[in-house]
Amino acid sequence: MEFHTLTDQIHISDITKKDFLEKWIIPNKPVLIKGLLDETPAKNWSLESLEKELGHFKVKVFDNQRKNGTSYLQGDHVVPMNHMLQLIRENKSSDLRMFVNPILRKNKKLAQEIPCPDFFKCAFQLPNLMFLGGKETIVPLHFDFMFDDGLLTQLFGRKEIILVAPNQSHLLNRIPFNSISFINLFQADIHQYPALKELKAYRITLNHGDTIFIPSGYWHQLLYTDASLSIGFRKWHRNPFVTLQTGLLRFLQIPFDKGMQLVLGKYWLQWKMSLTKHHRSIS
Ligand SMILES: O=C(O)CCC(=O)C(=O)O
Repeated sequence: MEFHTLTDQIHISDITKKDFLEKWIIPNKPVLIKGLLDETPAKNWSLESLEKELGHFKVKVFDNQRKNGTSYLQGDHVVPMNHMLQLIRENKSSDLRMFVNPILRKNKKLAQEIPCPDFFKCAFQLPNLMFLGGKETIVPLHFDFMFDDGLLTQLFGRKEIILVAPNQSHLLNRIPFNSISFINLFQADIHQYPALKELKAYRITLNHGDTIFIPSGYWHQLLYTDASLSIGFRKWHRNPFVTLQTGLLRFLQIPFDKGMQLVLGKYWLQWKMSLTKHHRSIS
């Protein structure tokens, strides 16, 4: 397994929509963007202001238990947002993490303070998403299941992200009917997963204010160096047929997978795991 540093880095003031499309979206290449936060009022956000504005909302959060691999978008517990913000205040480890949470929809004022950057806007804009977790949180290896493009901007704390291009999907033991893998690339076990010897990945540190562009279909896994909070922006795939086709496929796959899990229980997961080694497609 080889880790590379990401040499593509750019400052927000040097980006135009056309350039971004031509240099990064169409070639499907990741890039580290500096300065995005400085152009928004969110650069002045404090934990106190977030506690005041969002602390009373209840949020769905995930724990670290390995699940049956049928979904990764439904939370396992409901806690007050204050509880999660407290993790950052104390830079504390926790079993809980908030994932793809559109909580800013509940507070329009805050949402407007961190707008989707112009170069990333699209028709049918998706809401901003919040990601929050304790120190040492590990986000499972996955790719965004609608093949959308993503930006992730770091607001509090630091995290590490590993990015793997979609053409190496066959090395990653994807769980069938889902877009996740149970491999932990931060502590890769080459004996268990010998194919990883061939893997080439980027490993990038996201500091306060950094934004990473996660192109469509790119696998990513994150390790929270500190308890941290980021905002994600999403852009539909530039080819609407990809979105339509994937949407239809997921619409059929997800209930089927959940139904089989209900009927067959652990045997369904065992069967899917036995297939992972041979699961080469990335549809
Ligand atoms: O930062 C995180 O916790 C996860 C980010 C992620 O998976 C994404 O932006 O797609």
